[in-house]
Amino acid sequence: MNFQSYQLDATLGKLSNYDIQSTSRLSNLAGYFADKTAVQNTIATADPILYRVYGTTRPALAGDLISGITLLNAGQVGQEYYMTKGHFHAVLDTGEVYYALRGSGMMVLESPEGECQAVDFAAGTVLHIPPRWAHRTVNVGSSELCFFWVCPANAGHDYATIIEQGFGKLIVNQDGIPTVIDNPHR
Ligand code: PAN
Ligand code: ZN
Repeated sequence: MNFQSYQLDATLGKLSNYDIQSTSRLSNLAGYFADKTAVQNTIATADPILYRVYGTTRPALAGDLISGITLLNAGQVGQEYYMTKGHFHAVLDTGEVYYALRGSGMMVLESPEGECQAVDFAAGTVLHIPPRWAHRTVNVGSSELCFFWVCPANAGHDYATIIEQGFGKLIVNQDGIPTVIDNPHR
């Protein structure tokens, strides 16, 4: 048996080896932020990297697991903080564990029935995401938010509902304070 392993450097936010890697820029998330004018103005001059993901793949078997890290930069688009797209798992009945290694964040979680909650997700927090709940990570700090994640190898991503409807709650900077507001476009 060839057991898979890698070294995770939490300080640098690096994996010694990985076979999936993705970079998401603001242009890739244009439809996800509420302030479309801010999106267009920012993209016109630069197209900042919002986050990078590194991880390992496995055959998409229900009993197996995959893991990796996400590095989410600090910044804002209008009043909204930099965030991930957020997704349901394509296999809805699969959960996930997130472990915040560095930085200061929040998670927005939403059930298919439309119940939406925002919870703190700062360095040291291990968050259990139950099956069926869509999840988005938001960086409410001034430095990179780095977290480790583990999920079933067959979970997959379903972004369609989020791009159509967004989440029920947004995290915005109001007078320097991360504030949870209802999504005005829902
Ligand atoms: C994570 C996320 C990762 C990027 O690996 O996929 O943080 O977020 P988006 O996929 O929403 O852009 C995960 O939750 N995997 O299931
Ligand atoms: Zn997930």
